[in-house]
Amino acid sequence: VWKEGSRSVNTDVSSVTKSIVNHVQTSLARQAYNLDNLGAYQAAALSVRDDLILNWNETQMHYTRKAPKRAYYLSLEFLMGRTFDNALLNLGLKDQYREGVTKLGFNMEDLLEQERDAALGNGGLGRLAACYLDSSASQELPVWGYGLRYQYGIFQQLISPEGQQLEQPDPWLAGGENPWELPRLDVSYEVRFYGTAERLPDGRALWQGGQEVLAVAYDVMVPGCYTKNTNNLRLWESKPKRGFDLNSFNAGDYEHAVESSNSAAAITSVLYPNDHTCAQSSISTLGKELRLKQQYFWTAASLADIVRRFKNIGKPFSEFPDYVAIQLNDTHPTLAIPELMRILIDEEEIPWGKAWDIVTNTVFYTNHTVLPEALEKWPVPLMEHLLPRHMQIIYDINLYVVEPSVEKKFPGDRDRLARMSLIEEGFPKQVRMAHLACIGNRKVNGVAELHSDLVKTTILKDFVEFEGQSKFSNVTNGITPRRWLDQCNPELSALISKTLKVDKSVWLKDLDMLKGLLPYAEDAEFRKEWAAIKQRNKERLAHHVETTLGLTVNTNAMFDVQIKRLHEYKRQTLNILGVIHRYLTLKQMSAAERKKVNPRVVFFAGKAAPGYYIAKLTIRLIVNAARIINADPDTRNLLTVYFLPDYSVSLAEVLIPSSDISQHISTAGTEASGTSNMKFCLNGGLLVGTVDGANIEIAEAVGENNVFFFGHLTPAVEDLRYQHMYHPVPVEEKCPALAKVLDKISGGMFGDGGVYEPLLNTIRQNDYYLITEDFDSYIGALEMVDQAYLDKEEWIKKSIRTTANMGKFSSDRAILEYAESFWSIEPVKVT
Ligand code: DL6
Repeated sequence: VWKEGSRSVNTDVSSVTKSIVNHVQTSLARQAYNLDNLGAYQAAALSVRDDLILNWNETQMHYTRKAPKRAYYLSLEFLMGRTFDNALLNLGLKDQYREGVTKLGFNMEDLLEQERDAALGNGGLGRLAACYLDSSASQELPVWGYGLRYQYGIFQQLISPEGQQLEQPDPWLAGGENPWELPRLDVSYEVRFYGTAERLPDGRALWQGGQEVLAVAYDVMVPGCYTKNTNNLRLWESKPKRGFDLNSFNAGDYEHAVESSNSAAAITSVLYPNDHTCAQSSISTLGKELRLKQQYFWTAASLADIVRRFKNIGKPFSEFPDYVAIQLNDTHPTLAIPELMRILIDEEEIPWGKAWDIVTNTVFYTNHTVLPEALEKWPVPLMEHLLPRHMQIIYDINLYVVEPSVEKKFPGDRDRLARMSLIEEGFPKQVRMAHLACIGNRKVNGVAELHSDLVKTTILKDFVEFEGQSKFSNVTNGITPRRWLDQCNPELSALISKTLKVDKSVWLKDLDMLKGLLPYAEDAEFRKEWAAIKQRNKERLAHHVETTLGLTVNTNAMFDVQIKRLHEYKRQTLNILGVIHRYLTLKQMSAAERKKVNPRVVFFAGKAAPGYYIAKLTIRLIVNAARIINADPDTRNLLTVYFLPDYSVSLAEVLIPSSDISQHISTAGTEASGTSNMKFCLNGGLLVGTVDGANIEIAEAVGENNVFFFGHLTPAVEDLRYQHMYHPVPVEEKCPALAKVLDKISGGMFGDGGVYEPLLNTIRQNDYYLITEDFDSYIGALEMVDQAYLDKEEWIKKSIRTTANMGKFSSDRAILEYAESFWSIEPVKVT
């Protein structure tokens, strides 16, 4: 399929080596004979980039010529990880480059390790955006991403000897030129902030004064898998419009002279690390203003670019929705709605009603959480100050759309109107971004079936009653099998191709073909190969832990993994309390009893938001519990615990293929979807989880007998919380096993118990995340895991069946749903 229509510059080993040497001498101005791994990586990356650029150029030309309808994915986060390996695999050039670099005296694995992760995201939301870009290109869909080129990605996490998380900046661009991006200094737009907006009699407004900065484009090439189609991720960097103020400089006022330059550069300097917390509740007033500036800067530049491209086609604006679909990844880009209104009304002189029709037929909104603290709201005074024209437009939408239509449908229902208003009353008043996103678009979706139902029955219930069910739907998330199987687990990928007798270029793009593995679960020889690959992946992880942390891992144990952002709702606390319970149980066993126990290694990794005290305390408890448990000669052969610092996409790529089980144990109704659950299952790891998010659909796909469910269900959660709040029962009565664990911690088993009291009190007091309620059934589920693991052959069958049934969770399926049901775009193959 691929070889047919493709063309690459460096298709054979000798042209690969020539091109690498050429880059060493010309681009790097170095000598091939004294090159280090970093230099060799840079030269090899530049060589691959040559290929990408040609494909990218052709793709963009082809799209311009054909002028198809395009979709634009606006995401404040793109958690891309590394590019080198992914590009080689997608281009089908991995073997040639491996051989080429070996010929030059290097080892491919060493070169791959040289690349820094592009960590421009916090977690699931940003990684989803990256998977969707990969799938769009692979499915030959004309989709561009728009984001920000942060100077600093998500912080680097260090763990102090006391177990405290420490944060350090991540200057990911400091190593020099980034081979995967193309600076487009010729593509830039002016973006205004502050100033005044004066309404004109013709309905337009004149927004002037204030501060103007430049948005400069950097294009990141996104190669599709086994296709020439190479899409674009355009990232904006902020630059001052004028270098610095020469008058102030001449007058000796250096600080003032560089002030505007610094304030412009600050806009894209850093990614906000507050996962699931809207900026308003967690950061300072100045920080808040900067965050809102980031959001407007990015949406304004992206819309200016989209409108310019549309105008080049030469069509009237009434046809804008026939050529453009804009997907809002959560509420962060909601300002795109008033910004597009502003462009249409003030610049293109389109009447208000027509402009509103265009906007609401162009924009789509994906919700990623129903957690109240994550719902964005911006203070009206801040909005009025920073974006005076947009505030007018938001008021107008309330006045012309929300108020009359709600009044018409629900006459006199003032409470409803107050609930649905774009403005929340209070001191100060706030703009509700989810309401704006919901009213100003064509379709709203959640990211897993349960979550989409919750969106409709909780946070957007009034809007469903108002606008009807058909506007609200579900697109269950997906993951790219290229990175999350072929790249991270090459041996398993090769075994699948061999067994299905199908080239990976085919099944990687049609993941339902994995079903063909099902009969092989009964084949003892195949099971042996399957198990051997899992074992080698465990050894690869153990090697990683040994070389990075100097710790030895028992690879004969069951590997039990929980890796995700630290958050109370994700309940890493439940996991570590369960580990301690296991430890206490082991301590009480006789030597003979212990002999029957299967050894277990528990891995944790994840970052806590820097200001999230309880999440940081959980890390501290994990690290200190690990220290004591791993040192205990009675139990250390049977139970060890590791907290791997500085979780990243690259670390996930090593951890995921090695797991026997992974934990996705959020309080029911809180995890919108989860995507790492899909990654583990695709790699044959079994799932321990609550009936939440995409866990439910995974269980439907792989069979409930292949997952370990526990815990209360979503409909029970609200009542239980009410009871904890108003009729609390002491933990000792409700759950004695848990009470014992809490007492041991308080008693100082893992260092000064007092340190952990604030964390333990969250459970002893109102236990919002219901750890007390789910603890016993959680322990029960882990016992079922132990039981099931005793029968190794049956376990491997479960593992094979799990992988075989994961086809639905390819991000190709998800992106095609967006393309067909929402955006109405079609593949445009670059031939
Ligand atoms: O949809 C991607 C990802 C889901 O898999 C997670 O379940 C969900 O928690 C996450 N949501 C966010 C929301 N953050 N904000 N704002 O990251 O989205």
